[in-house]
Amino acid sequence: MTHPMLRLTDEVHDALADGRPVVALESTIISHGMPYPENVAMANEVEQIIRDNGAVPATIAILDGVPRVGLDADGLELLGSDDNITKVSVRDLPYVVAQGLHGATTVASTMRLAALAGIRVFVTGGLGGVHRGAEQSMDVSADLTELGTTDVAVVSAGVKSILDIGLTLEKLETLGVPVVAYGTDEFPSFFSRSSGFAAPMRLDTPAEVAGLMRAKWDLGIHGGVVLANPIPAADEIPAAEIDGVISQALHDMEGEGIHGKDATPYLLNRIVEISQGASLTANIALVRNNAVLGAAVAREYAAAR
Ligand code: PSU
Ligand code: MN
Repeated sequence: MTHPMLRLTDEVHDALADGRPVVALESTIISHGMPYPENVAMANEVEQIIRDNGAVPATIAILDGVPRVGLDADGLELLGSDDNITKVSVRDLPYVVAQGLHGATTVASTMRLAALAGIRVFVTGGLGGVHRGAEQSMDVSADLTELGTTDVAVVSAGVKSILDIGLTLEKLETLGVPVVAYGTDEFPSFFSRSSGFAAPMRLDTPAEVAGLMRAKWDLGIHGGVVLANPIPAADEIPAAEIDGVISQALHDMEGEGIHGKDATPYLLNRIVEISQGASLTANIALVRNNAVLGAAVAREYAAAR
């Protein structure tokens, strides 16, 4: 039975009813994470990659107050081009639904809606986490608390160094979230394959990842799984290069007095500007790569049930 407040596309509804693999996708990455029109092209392309790899894509967003699971091309265009799309984390969900607004969902709220729909695998670019200076600002993304409670595996390219990577890993440990690096011993840092932090766990095949998901939830341990998939070597921006860009962006943000929910979108946009588009190219490449892995994990998870 579909939750009465959700609207699924027929494609997603039928796949879930048949137990076929479905992969959730978030929409903040479209509305607030990349510039137009590259964002819309990325969103359409990633859906196609998931179909080509044997799963059904379900991009999640809120349109006119209705949580949507699966969107058509017009919906993706609206999310990418309209200026009145609210960035919706979990705390914003009731407001945007009750007020009948358009909203782009973050990792946290996408996880929550995916779980309500019965989807267990979710592909994105980067996770939110503990912001640098959080010991003063207390800015810790709700993505982390959601990972502590909601049963969805999230495929990302790790955590970028706009955040405090070490503290983010500590917080995930506290919350009981398995953090798995895919095919590597080091936790990746989004633009770079390295971060200087060892990954808490390593797995090398989609079947092993699906096995970990099943073991976690069969044991009754609620919450997510972080699957950190390093950016392909050919698309990587060396840490030394991107670190300077990130430092500049953080400096500019402080100068402009930006904080709270605007911090991450500001930094992502500023990094694209300072890197003259190089960060955007890398960002799109790593999302493609995550889509291939997420589809494979969803296939393995569905096959074993
Ligand atoms: N990191 C990215 N791209 C993104 C985001 C993070 O590289 O688009 C978005 C995701 O939607 C993530 C959100 O859930 O930012 C985190 O925002 P905050 O730090 O305000 O919780
Ligand atoms: Mn925040």
